[in-house]
Amino acid sequence: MNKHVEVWVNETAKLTKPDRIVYIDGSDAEKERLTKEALATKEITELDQKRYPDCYYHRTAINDVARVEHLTFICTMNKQDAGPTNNWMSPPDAYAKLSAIFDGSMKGRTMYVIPYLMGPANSAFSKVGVELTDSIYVVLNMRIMTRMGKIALDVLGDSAAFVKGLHSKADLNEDRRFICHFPEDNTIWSVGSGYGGNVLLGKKCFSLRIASFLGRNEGWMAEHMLILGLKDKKTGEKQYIAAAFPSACGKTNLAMLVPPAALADRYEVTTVGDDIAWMRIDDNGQLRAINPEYGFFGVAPGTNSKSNPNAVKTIKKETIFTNVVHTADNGVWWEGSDDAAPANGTDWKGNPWTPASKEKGANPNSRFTALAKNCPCIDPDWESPKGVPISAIIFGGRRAKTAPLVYESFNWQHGVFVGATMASETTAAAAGQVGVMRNDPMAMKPFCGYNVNDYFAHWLAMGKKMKNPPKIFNVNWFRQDENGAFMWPGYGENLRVLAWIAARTAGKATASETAIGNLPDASAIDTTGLSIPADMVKKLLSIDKSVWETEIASIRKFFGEIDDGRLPKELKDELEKLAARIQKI
Ligand code: SAT
Ligand code: MN
Repeated sequence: MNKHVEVWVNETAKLTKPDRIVYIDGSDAEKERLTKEALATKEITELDQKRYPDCYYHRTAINDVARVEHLTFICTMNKQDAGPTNNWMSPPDAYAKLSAIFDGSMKGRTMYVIPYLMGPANSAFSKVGVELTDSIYVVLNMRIMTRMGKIALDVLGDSAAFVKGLHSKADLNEDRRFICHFPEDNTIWSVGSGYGGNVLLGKKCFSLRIASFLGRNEGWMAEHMLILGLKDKKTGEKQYIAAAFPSACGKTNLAMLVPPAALADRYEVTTVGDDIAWMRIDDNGQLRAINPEYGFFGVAPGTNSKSNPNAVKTIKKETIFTNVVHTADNGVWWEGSDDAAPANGTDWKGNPWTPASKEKGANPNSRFTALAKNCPCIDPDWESPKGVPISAIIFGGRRAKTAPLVYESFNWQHGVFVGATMASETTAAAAGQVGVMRNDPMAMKPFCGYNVNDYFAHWLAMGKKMKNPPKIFNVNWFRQDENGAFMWPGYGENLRVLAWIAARTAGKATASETAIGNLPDASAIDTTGLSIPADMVKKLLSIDKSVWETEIASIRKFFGEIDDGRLPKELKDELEKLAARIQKI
């Protein structure tokens, strides 16, 4: 074992006092052993192995079903370095406060030592983490979400360069639940939760919060983005696109998109990642990206053969289902599944459930954990150590009225402004009210591990280092008409918008310059085989002056709230330019 890991493990064991320490190697034999153990303690349930080979079911505590942003902290020595969008605690205070909770929290339990690698082996992008946890469910999930065990230790060698993640379920009491990040110490302490986003420390805690901090210092970017490949089979040209959307806004669906029948002969979409992108500029000034993860932690409700046929196939085996309905015939079900609702089942709270029940059977944030390599449309280069070249970046959110279906920013700086001023309705992925509009810059509001103003400055600086920066677009699949009905069909039909973006990026499509950016003419969106009213695309691409005046006022308010003296002047300039252009409509 790596000496630095060993010293830290022993130190931690003195605090948390586990009965046993188990070092995880990632082998198949180990998986079998751990699975048996977790079945014996009922932490997981084996599903009908004929219909669901190597699939398991898990239920979290009822008070513990989503990320807890109000209990998530960035602990930097200087408060301003955490910035206006993060909760802050001083490192000494946070270590003291959480030590009291960790003290003896693993008594009677096993502490698992999980070395894991974020990113493919042999890649300059990749980084090692070690998670200490008292949850066997975490180990089994980390085995799917990361490259776990020996492979990570081999990369680490005798180096001390790894992210130290400590997790204990403790007593799952919300009053003693904290997710603390110490970017200056490469350390994460998470206590009192057993839910994915709070406890699979390789995911949001490391790959976004700690990694964004590392990326700023080391000259790269960690982003809340899917990565997809889009191939035009007619010309043979292939582009890679990275896209940022807030949690539970359809990133997994877009990443695995199946083109509509009318365009299936022409286009093919492949998946590199569905949630996180690490991006670096190569020697030729080209932005390249990897997916640091090894699996998908996707939202189950609404996943079906229409919304995401590739996900349906991905989760057919080797999958862990969390907080969905456990059916009486030992399968799983959720609202919006392909299958008819089971006559009888157990809901996510563990109560008997039937279709007549008033409450939903599956938690709206119930999840599947599945291997990326089981995805039928996984990109052949998804594990390429040098990453894939990114030619376009998309920002998108849930906006009922403001944003058109798609527009292109004028240039990188304007694109950074478009990302910085993203807003979206909140979803069930985080605890709290759903459907409330909030600013969510680059979909990183809950995940940026440092001052968001410095983050914007980093984006601006990165653009200057690229020879041909990717074109930046904004999309909105969620626009509503006067009656609150969605105007765009979404899902596979989103290919029509991706196709315009790709054509535009390749210099093959025209656009009209408007006050907010370059917009396609309605005729430029290929609607072959799509039955929507003739003027709908035109409506989807319209810009309403008064709505945008309100938007500008709200951006002004947001900038006022976050500007601690570090908000880049370039973004304030972009706001004034936008306001002047809107004025002239
Ligand atoms: O809960 S996770 O953070 O893992 C997923 C998400 O909210 O995006
Ligand atoms: Mn996410």
